[in-house]
Amino acid sequence: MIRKISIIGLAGVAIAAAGCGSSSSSGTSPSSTATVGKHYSVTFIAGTTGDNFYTTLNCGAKQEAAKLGMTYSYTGASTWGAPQQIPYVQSVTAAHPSAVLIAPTDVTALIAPMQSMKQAGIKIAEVDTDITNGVESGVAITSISSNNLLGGQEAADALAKLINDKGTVMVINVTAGISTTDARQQGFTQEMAAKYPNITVLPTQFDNDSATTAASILESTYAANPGLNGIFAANVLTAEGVSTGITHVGATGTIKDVSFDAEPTDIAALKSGSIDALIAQEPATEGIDGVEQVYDALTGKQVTASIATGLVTITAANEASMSKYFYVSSC
Ligand code: T6T
Repeated sequence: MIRKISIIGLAGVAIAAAGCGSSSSSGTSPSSTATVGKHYSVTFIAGTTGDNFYTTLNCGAKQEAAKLGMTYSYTGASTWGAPQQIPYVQSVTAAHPSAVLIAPTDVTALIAPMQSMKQAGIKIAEVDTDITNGVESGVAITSISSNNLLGGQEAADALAKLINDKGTVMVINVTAGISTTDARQQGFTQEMAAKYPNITVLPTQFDNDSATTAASILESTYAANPGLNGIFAANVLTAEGVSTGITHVGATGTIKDVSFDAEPTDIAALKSGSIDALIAQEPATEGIDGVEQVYDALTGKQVTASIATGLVTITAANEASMSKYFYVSSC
């Protein structure tokens, strides 16, 4: 793990947390049962609970909260988007846990709801995604994420190698305004432009985090560009759809596929050959670090303002030795 340390300085004297203990359930607002004394509570608000990247992050956070004696709950919308996520932010603010881990679904739309949460006295750790200037503005105490620009560059290098540095490729992404997937797309297109003059990059298309839409984008693009050689799928559900689409059009092995993340269906597709390489993150570590940082803030210890977790490239050649990077579908 690469730690970029910029110390915010000691948090104030930790005050007794009036937080909430609540059932850990995805897709429902947590109940609010007050806890008193030095017992702290933390809630993780996922980008979407229908995604095993966040399932794995949840498992790490839950494990660390238990280790630190914190009450833990997990919640979030079952589909991606600020309109879906904001009601969960508001109900968690009302439940008033001592701290929150959150993966904001939009760099702008979540600013005001997170400001309200901060003003309620809740310590906030951004995990995976962030809002614009979340830490710099003081809304969040820390931001913990992969180096997504580097991840996009690594995806470009892996895809270029698969197509012998020549041909036509494209990015299928989620939607603009997501800090992580925007950075991946930027890293990919910058790397292609800088290092691979014989590779044409088609305009990026967006699936709004729908595997079905990703599959139909792949199929329509291939019909319009029969010489398509490669795809970069920028997240879990996009990868799932691209893999399905490649299989549907009978282009397994013809269209090379590099995808972000390493959830169980991605690993199965890697083994079957419909995905050629995965850029895997460390979501469990993000969850562990996030809980650790809010606990440090609550107990008056120094906080690390920015933490970059690791990335690895998984292929059929090294897959057997990379199982520790596979995401999980339950804890
Ligand atoms: O790729 C991850 C996450 O890093 C990104 O911010 C949103 O999509 C995922 O959750 C995977 O679907």
